[in-house]
Amino acid sequence: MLLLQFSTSHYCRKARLALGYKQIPYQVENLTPGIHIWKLKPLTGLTTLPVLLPQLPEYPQAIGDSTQIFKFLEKYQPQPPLFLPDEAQQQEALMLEDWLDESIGTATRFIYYNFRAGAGKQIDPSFASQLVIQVVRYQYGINQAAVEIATQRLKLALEVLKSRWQDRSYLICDREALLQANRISVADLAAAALLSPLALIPQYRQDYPWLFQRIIEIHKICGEALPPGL
Ligand SMILES: N[C@@H](CCC(=O)N[C@@H](CS)C(=O)NCC(=O)O)C(=O)O
Repeated sequence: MLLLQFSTSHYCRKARLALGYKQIPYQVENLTPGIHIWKLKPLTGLTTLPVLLPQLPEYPQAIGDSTQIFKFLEKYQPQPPLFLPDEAQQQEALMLEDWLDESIGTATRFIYYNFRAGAGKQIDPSFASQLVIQVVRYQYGINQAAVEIATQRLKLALEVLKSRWQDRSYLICDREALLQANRISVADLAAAALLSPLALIPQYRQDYPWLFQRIIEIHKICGEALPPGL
C-alpha cells in the first residue's frame, strides 16, 4: 500500500496510526503542498491528504479522507479490531471521531500555525518555514479573531476529553461496567493524531499533562514515531 501524505499533517498522522495499529506494511509518498492537487483530483475528486492507494487488483484505486481510510482498513484487515463490538459504543466512537476531525483538528491547526508564526517562531525561523506557515495561514483564513474562537473551542473540547481520558486509557468505555469493552477505538486514534501539534506549545504541555501521556501511549500501541515535542 502507498500513503500519499504531507509529512507534517496531523490528518496524515491519523492514517499512519491506523496502518501501524493494524500492522499493515506500507510506503509513503510525500507530496508538495499546492501541486498536490494535480495528483489528487483525478484520484479522489478531493484536494486533501491523506490518500491511501491499496495497489491491489480487487480494491479501489484510491481512498481519500482519513475516516474512509479507517473504514477501509477495518474491512481489509479486521484484526486487530479498531471498531468496537458493541454497536452503540461504536456509534459513539464514530461520532467522537467525526467531531475531532471536523471541529477539533481544525481548531488545533489554527492554534498551532498561529503559535509557529508568533511565540513559537524560534522552532524554525528560516525563511522557507515561515513562508509555508504564512501560506497555510492565508489558505485557511487563520487570523487573530479566528484563533480566539478556535482557542475557546479547544478549551471546551479538552474539558470533555479530560472526563474520559484523564484517568483511563481509552475514550470509549462502558460506564456501568468500567472494565468491560474498554479498548482502543477510532476516537482514540483521531484524538492522539489531531491534538498532537499541541505538544510543541508550552502552555498546553503545562495545563494538560494527561493529554500528552495518552498521545504517547496511543503512538506506542500503533508503533508510530512520536510527534515533535514528545
Ligand atoms: N477530513 C479530512 C481532512 C484532511 C485535511 O484537512 N488535510 C489537509 C492537510 S492537514 C490538506 O490536505 N489540505 C490541503 C488542501 O485542503 O488543499 C481527512 O480526515 O482526511
